[in-house]
Amino acid sequence: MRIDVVSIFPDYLAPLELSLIGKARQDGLLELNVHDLRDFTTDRHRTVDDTPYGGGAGMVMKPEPWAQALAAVAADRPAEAAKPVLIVPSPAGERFTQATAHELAEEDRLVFACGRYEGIDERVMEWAAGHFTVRPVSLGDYVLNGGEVAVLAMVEAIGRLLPGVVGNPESLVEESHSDGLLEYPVYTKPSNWREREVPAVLLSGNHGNIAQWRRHEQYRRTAERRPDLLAEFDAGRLPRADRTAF
Ligand code: 6GU
Repeated sequence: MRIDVVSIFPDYLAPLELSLIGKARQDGLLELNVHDLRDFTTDRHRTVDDTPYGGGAGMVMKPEPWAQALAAVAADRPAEAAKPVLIVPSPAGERFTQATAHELAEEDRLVFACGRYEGIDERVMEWAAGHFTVRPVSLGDYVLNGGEVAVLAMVEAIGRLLPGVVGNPESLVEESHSDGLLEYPVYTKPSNWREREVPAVLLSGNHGNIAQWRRHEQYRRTAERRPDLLAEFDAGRLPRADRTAF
């Protein structure tokens, strides 16, 4: 997969050189290019923002630097290739979930457009639809100062789903949101730590009982912390043996 990120703070994306994603880049599993939006301005001050039509607080990102940057990124591909997906991080976007991460992990090319201030002139998204599949995406119902931190989160969520990035693919199966429930609690040695015992079933060696206990804990945790997820969870989809846990 190839990912391009356009931002006025390219240094914000430096953590993508670290850890799992950094390793994936070194191993050639992921190509990631970060572009400075200001390199696509033409005035002496490298201006990227202006006051909003209609009035109001804050500044709006000017359309022309964005069109120049996105056109340059879009042009850099074979003529027969499919349109890349343009992800526009915004609290006004559709919600980014594990399902979104899986969908986007199937794409050949992703481009992230990091807005700042009050956002990007809306006409950029209309124009970009001619070159990209445009998806405004939100991490959740709170406001960040710009798209960069959201891109760090999304690239990590997507990148770890690419083949070969996570060493043991089994670890992707039993994690939160992989099956609609939160993950079960985990423990390691010692079995007694500061007077606290690891649940006995985990030391029993009975894999059927362990699986059932973990299912039950997933359910209990989800009910307590995320009743909204539980409402969507359809226990009827589970194999009969797992349903007895509830
Ligand atoms: Cl994706 N971007 C911004 N700027 N703020 C957010 C967000 C994204 N998700 C939640 N808040």
